[in-house]
Amino acid sequence: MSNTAQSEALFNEATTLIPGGVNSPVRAFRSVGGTPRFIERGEGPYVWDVDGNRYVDYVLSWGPLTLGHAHPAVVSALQDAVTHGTSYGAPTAIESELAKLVINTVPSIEMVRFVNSGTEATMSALRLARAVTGREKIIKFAGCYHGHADMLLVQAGSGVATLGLPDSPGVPAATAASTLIAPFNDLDAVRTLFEEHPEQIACVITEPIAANMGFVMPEDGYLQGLVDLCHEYGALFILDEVMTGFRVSPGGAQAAWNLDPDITCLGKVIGGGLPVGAYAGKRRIMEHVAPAGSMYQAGTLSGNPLAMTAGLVTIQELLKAGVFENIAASVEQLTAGMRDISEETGIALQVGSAGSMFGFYFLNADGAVINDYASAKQYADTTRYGKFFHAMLDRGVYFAPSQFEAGFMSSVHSSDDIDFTLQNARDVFATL
Ligand code: KE4
Repeated sequence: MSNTAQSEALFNEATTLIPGGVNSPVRAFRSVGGTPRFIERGEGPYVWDVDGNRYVDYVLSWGPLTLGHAHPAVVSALQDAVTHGTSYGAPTAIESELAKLVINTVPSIEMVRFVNSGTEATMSALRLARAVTGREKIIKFAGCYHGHADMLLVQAGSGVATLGLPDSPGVPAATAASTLIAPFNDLDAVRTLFEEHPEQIACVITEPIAANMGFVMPEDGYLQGLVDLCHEYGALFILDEVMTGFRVSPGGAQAAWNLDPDITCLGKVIGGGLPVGAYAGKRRIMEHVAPAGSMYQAGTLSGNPLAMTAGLVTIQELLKAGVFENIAASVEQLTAGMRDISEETGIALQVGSAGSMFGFYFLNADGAVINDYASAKQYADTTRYGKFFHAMLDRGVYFAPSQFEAGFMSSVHSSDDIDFTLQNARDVFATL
């Protein structure tokens, strides 16, 4: 059991100052219990908490840190940029630099608008879809999470699922009524909604991988089926790649799986750990956005030069020869090892991965398959996951503090770090 005295003291104080002691609910360890570790610093694949405990980090700020913590290229670029100021509220060349890089890397994107978070990106994308189509309803999927905008907090995943909240109080009934819900991986349910609400549905929004209910891959043909249904019924297809962008492949899931969304949402990696989100897509759609068009969206710190710097350098490094492939190989090493341990111990796991991200469920029934939110809630053994999580934390390995979250790899996790993780996992499985 690692010493957590300082984290406990800081957490006790924080809970008197900040709701739940955290600035984002999933950090509070509510579903796994115990004291959240207050992090003092990160370097490479590691973070150290305020009690001096070191962890191999597979949370990586929930995805952004594809180069690990305090990457020298990012640090030196930020150190230089900050000497010129922090924000101007005026256009800068670096915003176009990052826009060009995103456009050249993500196949469907012709224009991009930067915002400050994934939530802003998806919220704006939905407004854009409604503006372009003149329709009001949206379709999202149970257990998928797209940030905390009102119309998206209906049967959402991530922290909402982690906390077992059916929905969120404070979302007006009229708003929630415009959000239609279908199960992930169920094309028939989506067609039924289009038939029941003719000419009313502006868009379908989905994560390509349902990675806010754990890690659920799309079934063959499912995502393209959604694109086809949208276009058959005159709606737009919004692919939320806030998490999968630059992670499933350098061009995101859409590049890996040859998808052509009308609008793409991005975040996390494109900020390199600083606050950046983006919504982007076809020029004919994006030109509805003010001041080019009349769909209004704005932000004091949108395109912030420091955030643009961190995002630009991160993606430039990621696109260097062999870097992404090495991260994907590390994911393969970890997930293959987890499958081996499951085989050896007879403890049922469902392990998934795509590029530089992964996830695994402890299953409460042999042979169970998790392919949507209902099966995730039915078959995920969250109690066993909580025991695994804490045992690994005590051994210096930091996985997501929730069974309903994904895991992330960086370019600086070494083979030894992964062997260390697997050796400890093997020892922990023997105690579960
Ligand atoms: P942010 O507003 O948190 O930057 O992005 C919202 C968002 C949108 N779309 C997807 C697919 C996302 O995964 C997210 C946010 N992801 C969660 C982790 N699953 C953020 C962690 C947190 O809430 O603290």
